[in-house]
Amino acid sequence: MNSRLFSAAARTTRAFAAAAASKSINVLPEARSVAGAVATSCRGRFSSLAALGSYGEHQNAYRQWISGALMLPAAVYMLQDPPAQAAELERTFIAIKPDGVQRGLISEIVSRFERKGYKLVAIKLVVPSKDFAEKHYYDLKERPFFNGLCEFLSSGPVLAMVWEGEGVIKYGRKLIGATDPQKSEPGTIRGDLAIIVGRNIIHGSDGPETAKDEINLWFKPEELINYTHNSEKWLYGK
Ligand code: IDP
Ligand code: MG
Repeated sequence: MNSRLFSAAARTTRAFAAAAASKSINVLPEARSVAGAVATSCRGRFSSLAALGSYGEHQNAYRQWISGALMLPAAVYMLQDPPAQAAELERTFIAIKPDGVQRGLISEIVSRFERKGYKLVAIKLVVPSKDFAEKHYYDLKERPFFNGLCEFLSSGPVLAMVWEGEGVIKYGRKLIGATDPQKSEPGTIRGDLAIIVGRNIIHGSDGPETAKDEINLWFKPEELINYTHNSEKWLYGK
């Protein structure tokens, strides 16, 4: 019975130490060395245990061993980084292009994202260079309108933003509407506020990878603000 327990505890400790060492679990370096040290000392106790003759000695060694094995996860848990304030939700890059800014549509567009419940985590007004615009629209470099598009994006102020919320990448595109405003549904930003494809006032990331790349292109990490919004518990029910 005890030997079964020993082997199970030994297995758990070894697995834990291996996971800590391989960084497959999130522990601080100090915790990793604690895990290693306890695992080594457990190994020592385990082998000396095999040599024990009397039941009393056996029990004492077992108690010692098991308390080491049980204290290990507790010690490592205490050394872990404190849990983040809240799990980071999905983020997307949204930009109001120069036509949207010039037509005075900033507050209209921002309010649609805000009223939906998404959280603004970064915002700035910038005039991108043509080079920068070409980087942003890199995927479209073979399209005939690429040059005109990049000239236009770099022709004046663009309001660059990062919005956060559950499903914000996909639903943000719904709020924006189809690329060609003639095909965008009424009720969408482009459907309600634009007429032609070359002046469709807003950009939104089209998927998780693009969102990550575009956020990194337009913002430095320190420009993204992590905070808990008061409305979150009402929006998500937690
Ligand atoms: P999206 O903005 O809806 O993601 P994309 O196909 O990625 O659409 O195109 C990027 C931008 O290029 C569009 O928002 C629009 O401003 C411009 N664009 C797309 N198609 C055309 C076109 O056929 N003529 C002129 N401009 C276009
Ligand atoms: Mg696109």
